[in-house]
Amino acid sequence: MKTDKNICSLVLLTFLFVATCQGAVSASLLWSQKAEASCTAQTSFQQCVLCDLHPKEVTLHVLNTLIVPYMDESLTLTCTSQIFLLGMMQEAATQDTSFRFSGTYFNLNLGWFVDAYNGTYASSEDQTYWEILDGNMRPTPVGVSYYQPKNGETVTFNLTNYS
Ligand code: B12
Repeated sequence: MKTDKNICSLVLLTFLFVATCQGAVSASLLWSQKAEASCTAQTSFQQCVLCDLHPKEVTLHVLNTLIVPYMDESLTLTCTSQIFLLGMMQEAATQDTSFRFSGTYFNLNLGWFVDAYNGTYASSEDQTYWEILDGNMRPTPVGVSYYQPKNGETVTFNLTNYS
């Protein structure tokens, strides 16, 4: 009699365990299917999930009103999963071969300093540099390796003077 009760409890526990696992698996499948659907659709950024770990829409704007050839070009990543600006720049360069940049690596604290966009180099002789501006046109507090653009943000690379 006691053994029967034990067997019954064991069967019930196993059933509950399997049901819970299945629930978790189907919930995570549902989540990943949703994320994939919003990405493959490549629709407006409202459909991207508003979280750093989820796909975002970010626009990269290259602006040079200082030296010839002048530039005012934008490229929008409609569904990027990159967290840091540098990753987004790499993704943009992969998507669009007219978007190009080169830089100098400093160290782990500072990361990469960007020297050129689309073949136009800043120079210390002319005292110019490619300033990085956030969505409010304010200089970012860190460089491309550590800046984390938000969903819907436009980041501007602006060739400017320092003195
Ligand atoms: C001068 C200076 C500049 C000058 C450097 C050129 C020059 N010849 O003067 C200019 C104006 C170009 C500059 C630009 C930027 N800078 Co600056 N800069 C400084 C400053 C005030 C002094 C650096 C220095 O001369 N050190 C002394 C020399 C002997 O050491 P060094 O290692 O050779 O210095 C070089 C590097 O610091 C490098 N450098 C300067 N800034 C930056 C930024 C990044 C991300 C990298 C990788 C390298 C780098 O240029 C220096 C000269 O070659 C520091 C603040 C400080 N007190 O350190 C901020 C500082 C290094 N810069 C900073 C930032 C954020 C930037 C920008 C990203 C700002 C922006 N939003 O556009 C840009 C870089 C954009 C790009 N194209 O990648 C931050 C970095 C913070 C961080 N932890 O990442 C600092 C610490 C200022 C701060 N906010 O506190 N910068």
